Amino acid sequence: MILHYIYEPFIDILIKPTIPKPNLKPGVTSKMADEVKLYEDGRSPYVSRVKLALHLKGVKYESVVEDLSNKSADLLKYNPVYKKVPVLVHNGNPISESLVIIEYIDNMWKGVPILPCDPYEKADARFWAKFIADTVNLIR
Ligand SMILES: N[C@@H](CCC(=O)N[C@@H](CS)C(=O)NCC(=O)O)C(=O)O
Repeated sequence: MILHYIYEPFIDILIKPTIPKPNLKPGVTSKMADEVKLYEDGRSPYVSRVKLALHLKGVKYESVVEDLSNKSADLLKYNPVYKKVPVLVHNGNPISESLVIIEYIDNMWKGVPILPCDPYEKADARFWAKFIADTVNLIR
């Protein structure tokens, strides 16, 4: 909570203005023509799980392969905080961090549910997803 008060003004002044504003319109749903782009590097495990989620939901997407030694201006614009892949851009709105992206995909598109509905089971699934993410990071 204290950290929140320390960092919030910093985030407001330095980071938020560089993040593209959400392209949200009331009533716009996933049934409208979706433009889905996935910024990836072709081999990242973080990207792979986002791709898996997109495939599970049957979402068609355009792949934008990044050279991580020479990141594109778009990647830096869409993920100014971490400057990493994956980034999902849905109808112009960028979403970063694989677990956040997967939750967004689960909420946005119907079909096979990825996270359980029950709040406890959902928290448990999130715990293990984070554990695996942290462990994968250590192994690499
Ligand atoms: N916590 C991030 C990790 C993403 C990540 O580490 N991506 C790597 C590729 S595996 C990356 O973009 N690295 C570029 C860099 O560190 O500059 C997630 O879950 O999406």
